[in-house]
Amino acid sequence: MRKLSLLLFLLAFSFQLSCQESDYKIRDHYTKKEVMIPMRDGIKLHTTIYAPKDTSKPYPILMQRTPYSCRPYGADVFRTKIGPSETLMKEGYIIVYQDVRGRWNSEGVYDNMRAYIPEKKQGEVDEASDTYDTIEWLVNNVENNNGKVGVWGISYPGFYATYALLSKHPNLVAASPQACIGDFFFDDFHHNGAYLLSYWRATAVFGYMKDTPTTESWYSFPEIKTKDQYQFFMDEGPLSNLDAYYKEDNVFWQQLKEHPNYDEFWRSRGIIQHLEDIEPAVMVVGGWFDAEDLYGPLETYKNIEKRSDNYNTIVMGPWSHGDWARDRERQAVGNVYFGDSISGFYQREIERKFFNHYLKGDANGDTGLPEAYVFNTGSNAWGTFESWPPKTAEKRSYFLHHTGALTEIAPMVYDHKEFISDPAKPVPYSEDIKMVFTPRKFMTDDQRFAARRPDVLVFETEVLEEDVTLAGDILAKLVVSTTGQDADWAVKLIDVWPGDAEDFPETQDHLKMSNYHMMVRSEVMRGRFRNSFEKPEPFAPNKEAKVNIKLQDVYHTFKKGHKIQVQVQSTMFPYIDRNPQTWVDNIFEAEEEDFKAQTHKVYNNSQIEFTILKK
Ligand code: PG9
Repeated sequence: MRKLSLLLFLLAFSFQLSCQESDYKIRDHYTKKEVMIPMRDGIKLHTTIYAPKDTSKPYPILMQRTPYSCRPYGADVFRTKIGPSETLMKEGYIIVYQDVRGRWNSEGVYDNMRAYIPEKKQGEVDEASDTYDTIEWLVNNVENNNGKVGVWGISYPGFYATYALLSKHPNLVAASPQACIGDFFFDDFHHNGAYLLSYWRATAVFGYMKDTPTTESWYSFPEIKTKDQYQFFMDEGPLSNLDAYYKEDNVFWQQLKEHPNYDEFWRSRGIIQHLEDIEPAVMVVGGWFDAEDLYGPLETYKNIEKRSDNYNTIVMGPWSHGDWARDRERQAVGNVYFGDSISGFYQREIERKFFNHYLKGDANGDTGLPEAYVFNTGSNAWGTFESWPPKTAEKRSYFLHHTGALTEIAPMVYDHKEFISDPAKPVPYSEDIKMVFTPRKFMTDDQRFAARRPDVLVFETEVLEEDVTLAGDILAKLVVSTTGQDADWAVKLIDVWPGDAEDFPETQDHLKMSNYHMMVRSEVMRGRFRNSFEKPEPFAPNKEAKVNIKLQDVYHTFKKGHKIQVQVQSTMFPYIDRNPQTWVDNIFEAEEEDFKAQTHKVYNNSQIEFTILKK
């Protein structure tokens, strides 16, 4: 019944929305032009320019550089929506989209997260020089522009928005990197060195290179005859068997296999290291439940804050990847509902104010926006702070007792919990049967299915007698041992809801929100990288070792009557690939016989350090 009412509601709402949308046709308000802009090395980049028909006043330029295409191509075929939001589209901006070098209708050779070259020699180019050359052309050739340029983008386009800051073009005055990739060894394709098998299909999009400009897709996805991703990858076995789907011509698949460690290939492509002396105004945006890029936006904001003195702010909402750009009335992630019109509020009251202030000169003085506009995913309310994490937050550590207690009181005896981790029967990362392009929903999923497995360790507080608000990052400091020589360690932070919690229309039929174990944050560490991402080390069998795992920031109130729970496990399949748990130099080359069940121990001097808002 619940699903039917939600369906009817959504149908009615989308009909109303489509009526609104049909009232506003872009071609009635904008012209469209397509140009090939020459870069300093002669390569030309396809650039689409939507300009307001009203030429009674000059407009700023808002640009997105993307590997996902400027589609639709053709001067007489218009997008249904342009710009960061409908609000800004209707306010009037010159909206520009550009196919980055080597993608779609642009010339040149593509390079995933092309390395920035700080001191470019003659003839050397990167995404910063391409951005500079593009802005220079636009401000000198696009009629009726007011000389001010902003950039924005979500996900990979968010990476190019961050990269634009390194162009140092004087007309670039504002940037909003959103869900921006920071580093492919910690975002998207890997988490702390563990390969995200759940990203495998996406390798098709970025792995095949094209040699001429094209307006048609040149890559294809592997043909998979099942929707059961867990079973598919179990049946395929070791990663090397996946070469049957991605052959030598998939450049990125080869690169993933050839660079299992954090070597120069990955390090040179990370953008975070270059974020210093940034001048344009920056508003970083991200989703607390973004399964693709969470490291990127948080590290982009924190590093600019640390090493520049420009206007630099952060917005983090109860969103999965890119939700904030959609104008869904009810904001939910998976089974959990957070409130109404949250994305609409962001678009109208936050993003619009930022761009209008810096690009149109609205609201002289400052934007009136806080340094940190963050949504509390436990109390379901926006919070504003003068810094992120808040200065009023403190570090407090909880012990992972051998009894299963999670408490600030240290155990009186030295003991441990143990489990058998068997790669032949890995812990699913989600109960759902699905085949995904990239992971998404699991970030708030119910974790009872895992809590009830013998190979998942559970630690939890007593029922809380008062609210506890976490505001900042989390550090799991595990003391472990294994009978093997390698292991992955996954830590999950869970909000255990009380028995009287009510269901939402979004709650899956087989679930109840009563006693819901809501995932708030998870992170994995490939154990071989515990001391160094560059130099992996085996574990000495049965010898205790320290494994520190930084879980990305949260802003979440665990309400009175709830419990804080931590789960520890060594597989999250097929979110991440299986660790053989014996030593192989490169897991992409592991053989079937390398995969062995091992006994893992977690000692009770293990702790988890929270950043807790003082009362
Ligand atoms: N997170 C998005 C993505 C990157 C690479 C492959 C698949 C998805 C994005 O950054 O666009």
